Amino acid sequence: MSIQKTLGEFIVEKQSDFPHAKGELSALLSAIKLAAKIVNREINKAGLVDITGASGVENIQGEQQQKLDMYANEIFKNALIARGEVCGIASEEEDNYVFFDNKNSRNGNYIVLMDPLDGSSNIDVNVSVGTIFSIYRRVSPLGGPVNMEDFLQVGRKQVAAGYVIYGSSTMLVFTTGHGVHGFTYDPSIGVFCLSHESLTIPKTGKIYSINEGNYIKFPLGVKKYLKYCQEKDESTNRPYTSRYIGSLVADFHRNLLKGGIYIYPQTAQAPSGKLRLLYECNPIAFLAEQAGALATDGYNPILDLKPTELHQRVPFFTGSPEMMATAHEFIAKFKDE
Ligand code: AHM
Ligand code: MG
Repeated sequence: MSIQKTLGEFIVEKQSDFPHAKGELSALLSAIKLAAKIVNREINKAGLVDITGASGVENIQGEQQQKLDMYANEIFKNALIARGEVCGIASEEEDNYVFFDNKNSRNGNYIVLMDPLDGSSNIDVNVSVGTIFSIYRRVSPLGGPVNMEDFLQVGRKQVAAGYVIYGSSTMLVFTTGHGVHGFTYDPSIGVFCLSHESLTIPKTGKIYSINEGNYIKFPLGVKKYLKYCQEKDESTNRPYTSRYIGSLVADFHRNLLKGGIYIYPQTAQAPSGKLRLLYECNPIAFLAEQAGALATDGYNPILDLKPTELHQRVPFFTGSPEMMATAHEFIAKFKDE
């Protein structure tokens, strides 16, 4: 029986791929790995124990009962504080960024932005959810507090990014700018094993993923592109097939493996769309580009957008390059109508 390489071994082996390699980024990824295992354990118990309820409720010991996304936030935060490489975080679950004001962390070189449990409304119905993370070098002086500039860096400056998908199996997929690698969790030994080395997205595919319930609100270019996806044309393998889970990580992961396009566009009511630039779109865009996919707001690469706010939203289009090119043509053609 062959023994697969573990995530820990892979990180040690690829140490030189990490910018400013001093083992810090490896330690940081180990913290994420540990937190992912704990969150995975809790998610697997959803339905058995009361971890899906709303926060604000006290349990019998008089403790606050936490929703699983709050719980995941605490687990990731605590795992990152414990190591000292990270001086601060921003999270979907925190209104403001958090400075890790202790002796060790103050000298940490990295900041992390995360969505600790994306798609958490899917937990109650046993559907895949994910954790998304984005890692930057700090720009504020070492030893002092972090500031907003640390967190509003352009996506191109990410040094690593990834996601954990808690699905039919649990996987951790990440990039440090040297390809995209996927590790599947083996719960029997408690280890992530290399299962998908150097992932690349097919140049084209048959899947389009969008919440079509919002069709009436979509920009005309998106509506026309959807009709194009549904038309019959043998030369381009159409009609395509529609797949939408409602968990960005799971929808992206499937399209990455099979080829496809994911769209969460702007609407008249929500001119910036729904998804968050800093901890949802930027990390997914970094992975996408590393895997040969494209990720844009319909016009410009996500990774080139200059963030202005921590919880900023952005229209999001990502997927196989040939499908993205066609979607862009439709958007440009029907821009002003
Ligand atoms: P969340 O961060 O509140 O979980 O919202 C993000 C999620 C994404 O995972 C998913 O792609 C999208 O929201 C689904 O939104 P909708 O239900 O509007 O289709
Ligand atoms: Mg989210």
